[in-house]
Amino acid sequence: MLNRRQLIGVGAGAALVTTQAWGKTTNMGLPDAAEMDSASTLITPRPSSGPDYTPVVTLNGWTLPFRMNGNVKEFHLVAEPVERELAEGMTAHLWGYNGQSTGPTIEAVEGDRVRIYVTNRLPEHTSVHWHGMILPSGMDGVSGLSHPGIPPGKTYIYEFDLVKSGTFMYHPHADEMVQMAMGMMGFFIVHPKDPAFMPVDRDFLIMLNAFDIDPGTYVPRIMTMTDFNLWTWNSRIFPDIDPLVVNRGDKVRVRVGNLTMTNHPMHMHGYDFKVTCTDGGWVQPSAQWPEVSIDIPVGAMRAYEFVADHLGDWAIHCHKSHHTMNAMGHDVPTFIGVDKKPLTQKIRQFQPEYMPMGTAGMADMGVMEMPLPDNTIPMMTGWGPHGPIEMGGMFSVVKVREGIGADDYSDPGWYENPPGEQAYEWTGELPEFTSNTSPKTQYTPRPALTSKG
Ligand SMILES: [Cu+2]
Repeated sequence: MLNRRQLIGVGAGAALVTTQAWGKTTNMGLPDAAEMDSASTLITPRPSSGPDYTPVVTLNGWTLPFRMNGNVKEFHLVAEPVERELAEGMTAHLWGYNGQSTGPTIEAVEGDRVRIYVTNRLPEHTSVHWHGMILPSGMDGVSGLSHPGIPPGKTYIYEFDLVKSGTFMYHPHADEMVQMAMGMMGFFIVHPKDPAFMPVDRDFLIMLNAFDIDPGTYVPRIMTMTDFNLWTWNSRIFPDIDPLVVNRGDKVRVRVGNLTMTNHPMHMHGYDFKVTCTDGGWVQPSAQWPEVSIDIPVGAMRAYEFVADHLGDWAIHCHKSHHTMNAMGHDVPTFIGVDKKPLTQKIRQFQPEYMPMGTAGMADMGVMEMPLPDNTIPMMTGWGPHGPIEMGGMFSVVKVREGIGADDYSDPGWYENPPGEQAYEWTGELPEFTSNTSPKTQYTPRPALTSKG
């Protein structure tokens, strides 16, 4: 079993290549099935051979190693029960791949031929559908339609050519409602063969998924259709989703896939960005459109790009406000405007610790430490440099700094706002640092709009 440390330095498969097999196809047996025992973000080294590309960074995830067998890139996915840490203090018993949910990201290059061994360690049959890929019908992974389901204990092979670059996903197409509710999904990234096509300095992956896990329990309720209580990125919730660390001036891509049962408007602060890719392919430069929120439809992927010119700590989150909360009840009455004082006095005669909540909103929840059942975390939580952030679920921070090294993704801490660049209390007169126009203000150039007629 590989752990995080052993995997660092494995490279894009380099260390797993058996030298005598290079250049000829031989029967090498099953490739090693790498297992991951941690929910940390694993940074994949740049490729040491073949076309150059910037490896993707799967937040709180990792990339599956491969080996070369002749001219074929071989991967080994293992479908199995896993224990996934959704956040510190909360672990879910899910189904996933190679030790984690979501599964490892598969990364390859346009023109590659891939052979993917899929071993089924689940108690029922499964299959893998390669969402968005152009491939032979029998490799499409729809159990019963493309091929028989993979029985428990068996290994099947999927083999096809990667005829186009882009962003794709994989997930079971067998008992799909159950297996996806249990966390089985992952990304499949195909880099362009031409390194000069759509290059970026940083390339982040976020898979939107969701679980319904009652506080104090471990297994998702698989019959839930829409009312999930944990809204996750790569099976991880705020405050433990890693930040997107970026060096000032970097060209950045964020790819977001949605395998939940509702849409998620992804919103990023501090920037406008261009939508550059869907699971159908790259968007022509002339057709890329500007956004600050991009709705990710169900069963779809969107990628957007921006140049990281603006220093700071910028929130990135789903704009459905219930999706930036952790486990919560939806049938709590609204108490805003209700005077609970007389009632509080009466209740405290029997229950001295009783706390009236919600009469002035719910922000109390972000500060208060209340006893919780085992294995859950507060609905809104997380502390920033200026107090509670009062978020949960689908939320993280884009941290843009000066002087971050190439391929360095370590958390630089909180941004210190320069004098005059933080909202402040008015106390009767303006401080010295204010001015009507700041020479540092940067304006986004506006494209020339032409009109006919
Ligand atoms: Cu959402």
